[in-house]
Amino acid sequence: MDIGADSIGQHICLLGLGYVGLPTAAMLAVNGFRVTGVDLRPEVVQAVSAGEVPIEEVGLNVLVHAAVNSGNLCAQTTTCPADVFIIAVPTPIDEQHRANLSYVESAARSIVPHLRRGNLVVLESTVPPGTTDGLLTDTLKESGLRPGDDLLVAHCPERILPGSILTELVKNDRVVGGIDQRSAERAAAIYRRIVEGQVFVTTAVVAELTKLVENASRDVGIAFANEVARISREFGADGREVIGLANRHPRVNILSPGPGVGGHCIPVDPWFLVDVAPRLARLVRTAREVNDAQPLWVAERTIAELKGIADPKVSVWGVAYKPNVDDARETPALHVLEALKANGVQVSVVDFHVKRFRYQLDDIEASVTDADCVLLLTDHREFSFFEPAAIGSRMRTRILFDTRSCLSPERWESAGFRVMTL
Ligand code: SAJ
Repeated sequence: MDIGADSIGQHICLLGLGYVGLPTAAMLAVNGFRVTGVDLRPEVVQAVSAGEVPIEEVGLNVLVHAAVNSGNLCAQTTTCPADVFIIAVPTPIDEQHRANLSYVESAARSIVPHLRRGNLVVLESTVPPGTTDGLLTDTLKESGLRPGDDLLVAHCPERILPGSILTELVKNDRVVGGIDQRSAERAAAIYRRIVEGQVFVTTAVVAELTKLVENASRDVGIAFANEVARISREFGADGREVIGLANRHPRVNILSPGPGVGGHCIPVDPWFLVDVAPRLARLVRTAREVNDAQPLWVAERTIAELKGIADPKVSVWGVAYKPNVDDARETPALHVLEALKANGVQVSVVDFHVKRFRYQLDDIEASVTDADCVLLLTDHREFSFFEPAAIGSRMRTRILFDTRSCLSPERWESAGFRVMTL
């Protein structure tokens, strides 16, 4: 069977029900596709089958509930025959900062026994250039079918921002790259059913590079902001004030400094470019190094501020990699904590969103009691609700290091705090 434009409403098997796969599966289902979501984790399959959402994301529970109730979305742990296969599995990096494509490979291999002539396979996972028309097509060939002739194969990198996933899934433009024009057009026809933005058709390698360049561009931008913060600090100036004023220039738009770059995308994807073009991707590599060094700089400044205090204790506010999400993957907070602990600083962590973390999560009262410093690493909205005087009354020393500049320095200073910013 051929996946023509008139038959795209058929069955999609989507592999990987994570931050990208689950919203995509639900969105396809509520738009009329019959979707089987596949995940190796039984607890995820169980939750989705019950119309529940294992991650914190605005509106996602309503969407998944609607998709499951419509009868168009079901979940299971094994791959099944379908008209279209979409792969949305993780692509982490290894110790040498090289792409680990084993999840993509095993997802593709699980599809092989079910492939039929005319099937379309779409890769959404972020990958190094040459993976779609390389590792993916090579694996699919194990079915005896020929990509291009018997199978359609395309790459459509995801672009959604955790915290605004549903809006971005619908509103953002998409780039669809095929191993040939027919593959790209057929994949684009599917995305046009769920996306309000434009869907651009190109080659697989251009789509792969586009995705990597997007995230590398953000990483370079953040690295510049972090560097400005450090240079400004050398002169006793606040980097955010410098950036805010520089941004009043009509052609300057600098991002915000922070305690480092976290998440499963921005600290990972630029390395794919460094890996494939080590002599060319110099700026990309340097940006990664600058951003990776930022947590240590934050820890060192905290330790310097605690000098002279016996057995210092720090109350760490927020370990999620960004505000108002429950995601602590690749969080810079982990490196800050490890550096503090390695220097004999007692730490107590508070986070109202993250449910599981490497270190114990405490309640706010226990965390600030007898603490010498509040170190704010993630600007979760709840932190601005606290009364500085009430927090200070439980602390031993009143220091606030607000690495996100999200709290009012005047309020905290008037409660007797010494306030530090980046
Ligand atoms: N950060 C700063 N300063 C800033 C902006 C961000 O320090 O000015 C930090 C954040 O605190 C966080 C990290 O960078 O630790 C990354 O956060 P983010 O909000 O920039 O990006 P992600 O990782 O949540 O999502 C990115 C997005 N990519 C781009 O904006 C180019 C998203 O569109 C992608 O879909 C996603 O990566 C992905 O999955 O690739």
